[in-house]
Amino acid sequence: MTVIKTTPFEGQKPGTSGLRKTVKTFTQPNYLENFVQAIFDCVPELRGSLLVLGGDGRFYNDKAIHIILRMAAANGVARVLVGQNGILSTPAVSALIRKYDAAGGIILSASHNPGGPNGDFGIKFNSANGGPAPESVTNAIYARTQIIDNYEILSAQDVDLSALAKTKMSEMDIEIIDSVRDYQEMMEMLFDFSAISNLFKSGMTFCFDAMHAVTGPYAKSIFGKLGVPDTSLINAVPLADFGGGHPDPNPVYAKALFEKMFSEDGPDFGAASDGDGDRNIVLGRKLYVSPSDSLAIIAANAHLVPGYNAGVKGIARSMPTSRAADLVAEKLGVPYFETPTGWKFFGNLLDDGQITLCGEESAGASSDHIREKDGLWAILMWLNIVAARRQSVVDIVNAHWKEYGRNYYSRHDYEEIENTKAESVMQGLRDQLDDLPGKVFGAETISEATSFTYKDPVDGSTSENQGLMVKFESGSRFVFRLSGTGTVGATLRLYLEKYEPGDGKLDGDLQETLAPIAKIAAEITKLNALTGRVGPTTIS
Ligand code: VG1
Ligand code: CO
Repeated sequence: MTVIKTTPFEGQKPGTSGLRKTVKTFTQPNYLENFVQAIFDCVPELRGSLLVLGGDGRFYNDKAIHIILRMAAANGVARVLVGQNGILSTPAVSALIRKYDAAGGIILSASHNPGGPNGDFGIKFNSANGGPAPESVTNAIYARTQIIDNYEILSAQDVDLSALAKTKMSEMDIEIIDSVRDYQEMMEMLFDFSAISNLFKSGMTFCFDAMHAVTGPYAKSIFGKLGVPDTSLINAVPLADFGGGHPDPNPVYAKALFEKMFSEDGPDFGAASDGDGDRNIVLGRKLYVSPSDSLAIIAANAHLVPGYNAGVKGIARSMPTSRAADLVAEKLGVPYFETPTGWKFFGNLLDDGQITLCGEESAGASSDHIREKDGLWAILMWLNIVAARRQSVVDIVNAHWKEYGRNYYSRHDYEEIENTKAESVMQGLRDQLDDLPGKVFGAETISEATSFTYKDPVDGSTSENQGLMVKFESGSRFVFRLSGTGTVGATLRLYLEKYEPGDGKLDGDLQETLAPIAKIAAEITKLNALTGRVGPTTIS
């Protein structure tokens, strides 16, 4: 074992979902090592325990795994489960931590960010409950990176990651495991696989886009078992650079899928997942199901799915996510919660048994089966609901809107703007919050304007500055927040929502319907002048 002297790097503060930086930043000598040592220093339970390790297969995944294994051995970890070829999706890591009582897991992923030598890399630490480390832990890790002066590493040969085998590195046991098996077993317990395969037997057409990211092998195995032909799975081979795209399932980056689904003879059911397999989108014929609606529809129909036939205890959603899920919770008579953006904020509610389902507008949904969002789970949930209701995706969405009303919803992203410009938009709005209530803009009157602070109902911890929210008397609202996952400049997110009751106009054009709210948001914040942009970079 060697103790290597090092000096701190600036900026190793985990964001919404782990530490994300360019590959160039991560591959500087000692950069990854410092952060990993900080994890071992702040989570002493890892010594003598089990660690789960894997990633989304992006460039530098394998090299990082070899480094982390040598550091784990030097830091006294007893045993490591590593996904074959270094591949494990984020939900699979969460499932493995829980199933095998690991003290934690390390996931190498920058999720939807582009990969390759000129792309991004990332590292996330998940705790013993299987969920993203809470802020108390990520703050401690960050504090440690600021004063770190050495790290421990073993000199050892690289382990063969390709063969399913058990081996040893000094005292530490290493097991290379099937990336898919345990996860798939869990899915087979939760869902009615025979009902879903009957859907395909009866001729339902399907297309799943793995975006050359981690879900390829999971999709081949799980959908294969359900009788889906390989030709219905596109971009299903994980590539280190995701084929040059962003593995972000939205209309811009999942273009091939959207084109298929909006064509004249497109499939009945479409879906995609992101870089690390924790997010999902679902589409029907010529219909993209808004992720906020998806959460609500899953909640309203969960009782039809074997794993959830006992019903839903409660529902949580991130603050910018639309209120559609709240309406379902109200009807079910169960509690609902509004948390800050980022999956770590759902952990306590799930552990405490207060909620069964949770989700985010950014295409993340999951349940208490693990402590991460879960892309394939959400798609299987939809397939099971389609099978149980014997209705198409389109019919299910329309019926839902009729019953609950429609929360028209869209997110406008202003990407890669200068940090100072993004901050000036936020500060400008923050300064006006107290004066906005009562002001009239066209048909809308502002009822409330606040900076979102979350008080965790389980441990009482508070998280401030989680986004600026402006609500109107009509029930519409907009939210501004700065992204915590980007690596270049700042990304300003504008979230728009307008509610239309079930007997109102449910088939309006989404962007047209939201345009008046977007206009007010831009006017109040002087958005275009301050950012120097005429409009958003990405609309989802
Ligand atoms: C984004 C999403 C957020 C999600 C996060 C991580 O964060 O908005 O809802 O939890 O990505 O998802 P931000 O801070 O950029 O808005 V993933 O799939 O990248 O692990
Ligand atoms: Co992800």
